[in-house]
Amino acid sequence: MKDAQPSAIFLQDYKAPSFIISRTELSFELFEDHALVHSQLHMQRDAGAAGPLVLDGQDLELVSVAVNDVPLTSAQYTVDAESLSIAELPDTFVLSCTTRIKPQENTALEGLYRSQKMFCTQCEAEGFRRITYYLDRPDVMSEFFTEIVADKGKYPVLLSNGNLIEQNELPDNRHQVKWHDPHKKPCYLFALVAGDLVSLDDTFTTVSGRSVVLRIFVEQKDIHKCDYAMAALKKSMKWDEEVYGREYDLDIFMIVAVDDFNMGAMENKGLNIFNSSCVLANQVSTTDDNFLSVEAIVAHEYFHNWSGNRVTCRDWFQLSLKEGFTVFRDAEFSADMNSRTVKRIEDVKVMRTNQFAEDSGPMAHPVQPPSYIEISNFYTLTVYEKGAEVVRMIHQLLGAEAFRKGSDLYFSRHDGQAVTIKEFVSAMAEVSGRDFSQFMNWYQQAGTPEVALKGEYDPSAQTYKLTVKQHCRPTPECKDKKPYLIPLAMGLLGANGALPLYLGDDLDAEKPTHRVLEVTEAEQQFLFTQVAEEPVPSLFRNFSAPVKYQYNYSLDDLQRIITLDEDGFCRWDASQQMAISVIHRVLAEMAESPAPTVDSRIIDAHSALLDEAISAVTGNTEADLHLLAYMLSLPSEGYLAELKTPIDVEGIHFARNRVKRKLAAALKEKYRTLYVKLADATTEFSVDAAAIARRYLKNLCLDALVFAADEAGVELCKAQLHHANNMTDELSALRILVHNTNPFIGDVAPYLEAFYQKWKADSLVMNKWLAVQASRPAADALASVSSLLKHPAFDKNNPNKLRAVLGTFANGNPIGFHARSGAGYEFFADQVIAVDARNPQIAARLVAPLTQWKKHDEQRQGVMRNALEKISRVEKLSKDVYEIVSKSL
Ligand code: 0A1
Ligand code: ZN
Repeated sequence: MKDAQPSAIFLQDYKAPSFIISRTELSFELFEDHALVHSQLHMQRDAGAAGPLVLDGQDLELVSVAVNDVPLTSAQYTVDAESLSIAELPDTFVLSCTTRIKPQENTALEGLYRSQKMFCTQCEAEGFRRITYYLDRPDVMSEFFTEIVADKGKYPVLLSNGNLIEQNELPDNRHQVKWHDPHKKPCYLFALVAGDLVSLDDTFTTVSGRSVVLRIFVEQKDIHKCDYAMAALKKSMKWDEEVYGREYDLDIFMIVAVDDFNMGAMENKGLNIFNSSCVLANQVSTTDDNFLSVEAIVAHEYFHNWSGNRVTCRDWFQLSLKEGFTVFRDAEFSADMNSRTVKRIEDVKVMRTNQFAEDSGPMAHPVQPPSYIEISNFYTLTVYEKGAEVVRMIHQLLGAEAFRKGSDLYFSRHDGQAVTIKEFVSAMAEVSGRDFSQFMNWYQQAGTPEVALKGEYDPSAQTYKLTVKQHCRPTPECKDKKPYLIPLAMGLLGANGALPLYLGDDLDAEKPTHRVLEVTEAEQQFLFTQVAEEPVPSLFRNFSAPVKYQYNYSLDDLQRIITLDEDGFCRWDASQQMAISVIHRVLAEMAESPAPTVDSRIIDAHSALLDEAISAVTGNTEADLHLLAYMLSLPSEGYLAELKTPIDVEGIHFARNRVKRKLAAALKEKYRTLYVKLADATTEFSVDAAAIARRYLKNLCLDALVFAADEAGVELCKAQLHHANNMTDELSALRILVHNTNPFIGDVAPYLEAFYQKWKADSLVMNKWLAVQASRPAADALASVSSLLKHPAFDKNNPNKLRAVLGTFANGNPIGFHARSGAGYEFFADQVIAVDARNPQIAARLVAPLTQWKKHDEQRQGVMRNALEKISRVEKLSKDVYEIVSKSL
């Protein structure tokens, strides 16, 4: 470990800056082995503030520094590894600095770096300090002027934020451009791009009639993959005007695709930079999942223009102010563009499987964390997804209309400011007259509340009493939790459908069948009257709160919800609870019996769902095929692992497979009928929700047939692999063949090789090919994973490749990664150490699965711990990995 261990930064220590930077003038000279950055910062001392000016800087070579054009002598300033300090300064001055940096050697991909043949930047959260000395904090907002000078042949396109104001030819085949961004912004929203790029151009006319130029810049080879993102951008611009009254505020909006990028994308003002995997898309190379995520990410980054850029964060503890709100906004956009229920289910799966795991692990933190060592580690599912759930609850409590009044107030009151989560909630409180003090626990307490519900029906009094108890386990930052305000959306189902909900004496003439109860106490009761028959409750409709809930349903109760509930989410959830209960019984019986019982009621339930799907496809009726397909899917091994500790890795795998095989064998003729009907339909390829649903269901049927070792099914799969006209079908077929073993499949190597030969020039498709192999569920998967690292399709410096191989192996291949020998962990620790030396952010993300060691049995705990300890002993460990590993040991 390092000599001096990195220390934490605390929210309670926040102090407003002592200096402001009203104007920032930057000039970049880009060369092949370095870059020179000249800055002129127009600064003022805040009235009354004392002390030296301390600018942030990292990995910079200071070439010169001057105040009001007078160069400083070395006695007038001090430089260390993280800052430049100047003691004697007037109240108003211009600070000029020149730094030399090496973008070509920047493998951390923070600050200015090289991705393939282009230069680009990533400044959030603290990357700007790797470009020049600055007050690198979001509450310092400045007007930026940016000049870029570079070789004209290699870098014909030179971009920065705002509007292009000047362009000149220079000697030696160099050229110069000047950009000006009229909107004050923190430096984390600064961006620069230089490259040999082409663009897809379009325009958007805003609600007030202004024409905005839209440009998506890519390398020439990718120009045919931009149309989908452009359409998504235009839809997002329109949606934000209609739903939030937010209009775009510059004359040009640009997106640039780069291959080497740590995250998905970045909302730099007027110049969003995207991981190419999150923007490029077309029919033959992109799966439906990718299409939907491209649409969602384009929207997310665009929506940040208001929620994040116009109104930004005071400090990084407020990260969820922009991220939670913007994820909520993009989720609602996606729900409006596609199937609302399917989008909700997708998001809930992530919450339950991944965010709940984070919330019960060593890195658990509130949506508003009280401290951090490395802020990059806090771009988490808790800040993003749980943060969005918290905003969703506000929306639920206020209703759409009041919520909109609240967001209007928030945007108008704080436009151009850097604020805190409190300001957001206060705006919502003000327009609704509600008291949000108890609600703030959602922002300040980590951990997932657990809600236990019990129903008692009294037939003579015709009452139904619902008892609700809430509890939240201790997390590292807080042992004793205060009760949450939990919105509980619910209904009651009789044998033939929904029953009216009368609460106590309140005999609502409208006969509502849906209510949102507000649970505020540790234990609380709700009495429903005039309940004519014993009901089955439908609970947490649409996942109305991010909690774990428990109600003792029988399989017959669940079947009633599956068949009768008006809430699609609860129908799906009941199907999952039924599957979990059946799988858990198999798991319990496995030790004693070679053939544990699979309850036939799940087969009946799936049979009925398949009939519903077949008749919908035959009659072309409106049923949501995607929802039916989700109800036919068993919960993932990851989610099953989240439900019970210690995790029985092999038990879960085999019990789940046993249930899956029973279902596939019993229902294979229905799967075949459905597959054939869906495959026969000769519709044009499209990416609307209905077409996506059909492809999803079709591939689910194919998977069942091959899983049942059906010879004709395997032939259908091979045929689909050869004849598919889109990547969803092609990749599904490949995955099904590679992930299954049966005599009809035979050796899969030729299929993998043929796919490789066909797609090797397309790096994004190659990521899928790598991931299919890294997730092959087999105890010997490690051997294939280590050989993939030597394959020409792999590149150790590219985050997408690291995620495709190492990330997929650790997160999506439980049986391979957790192999009893511990070989998976050892291999992984070495990989994390190697990656950390080049790219700490990626290494810190990769290491996460190891940190869940306490949830495993004793033997695995030991080997996982050893792997973490090996990492912790590395001498030059980054702050990023240090924080995660030290908190988990
Ligand atoms: N703000 C971006 C994503 C992003 C987050 C962190 C980064 O570096 C630590 C980079 C980008 C978004 O929410 O899309
Ligand atoms: Zn974001």
